[in-house]
Amino acid sequence: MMGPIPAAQVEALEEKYRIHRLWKSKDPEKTIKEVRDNITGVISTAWFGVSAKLIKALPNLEIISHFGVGYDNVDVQAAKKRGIIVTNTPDVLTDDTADVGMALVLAVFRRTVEGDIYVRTGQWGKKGALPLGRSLRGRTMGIVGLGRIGAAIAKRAEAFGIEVFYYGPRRKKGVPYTYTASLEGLAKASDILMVACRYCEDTHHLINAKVLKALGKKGVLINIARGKIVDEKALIDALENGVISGAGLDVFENEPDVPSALCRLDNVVLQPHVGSGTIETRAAMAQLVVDNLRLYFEKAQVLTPV
Ligand code: 8YV
Repeated sequence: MMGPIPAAQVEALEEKYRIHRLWKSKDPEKTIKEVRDNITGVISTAWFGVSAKLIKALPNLEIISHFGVGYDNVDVQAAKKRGIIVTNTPDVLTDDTADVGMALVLAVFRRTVEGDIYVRTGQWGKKGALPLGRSLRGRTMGIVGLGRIGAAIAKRAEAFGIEVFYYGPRRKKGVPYTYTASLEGLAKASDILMVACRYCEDTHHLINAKVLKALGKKGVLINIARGKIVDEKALIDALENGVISGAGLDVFENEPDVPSALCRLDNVVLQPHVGSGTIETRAAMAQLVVDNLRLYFEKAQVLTPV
């Protein structure tokens, strides 16, 4: 295990398998050298990935069971070259992650975090009513990446009376939302630009200064996907200079380090990467991690290969 995942599901695995908890080791390199020949499976997480170097160091590795839907920190190419199977945990976290996307939209438009601080710090009594928020009804949302999570956000947005557009590598069949072939075009058409795509070479800094300019001074950027999809420097610049109106961010380029410039801005709402962070979903993710490992070692099959 590279990093921690909910304990109950892992305990069940321990009845049959010996688990080495690498993040707890004082000297991980030494631990790897000691156990390298015995390791046939690895569990990785969003903050504890699997590099090509680690894959090389484990000669008997057969499967990497990743805790999370995004597996950008697992070197899948290096794994595949060795015939090592990689699995992830899609579907079980879709609804919760979409909920956080909408929570950020609401927080930015209706100033809910600001309002909470306003009440707690006694400003309500001193200054009177909180400055007015903005209505969601009749807004437009542009979703970057209409995959499982993007589609779940679209459904929620529709219920709020928001018109949905989307951008991606191709138009999707049977989807009731308007496809926009250019990202800048999508940003221009959107009050809310929702980042819900996967992170890979192609999506690195996809949201750059140009896209933010197209989003415009009334526009709001929401990111529940991966920090590196957004050029964070360009975003800070756009927020500081009124190029866009605000942002809601659950993910950052260098987690858990968040630039102090972002923390100083009052037109942003920040969350510590909690999209899938509920008791129920994290348990379901851990169960899927364990089920993939079990099925692989017992029947040479897996449930959710990448
Ligand atoms: C993390 C995530 O896996 O699924 C993803 O891609 O980013 C999250 O669900 C979670 O924070 C646990 O590491």
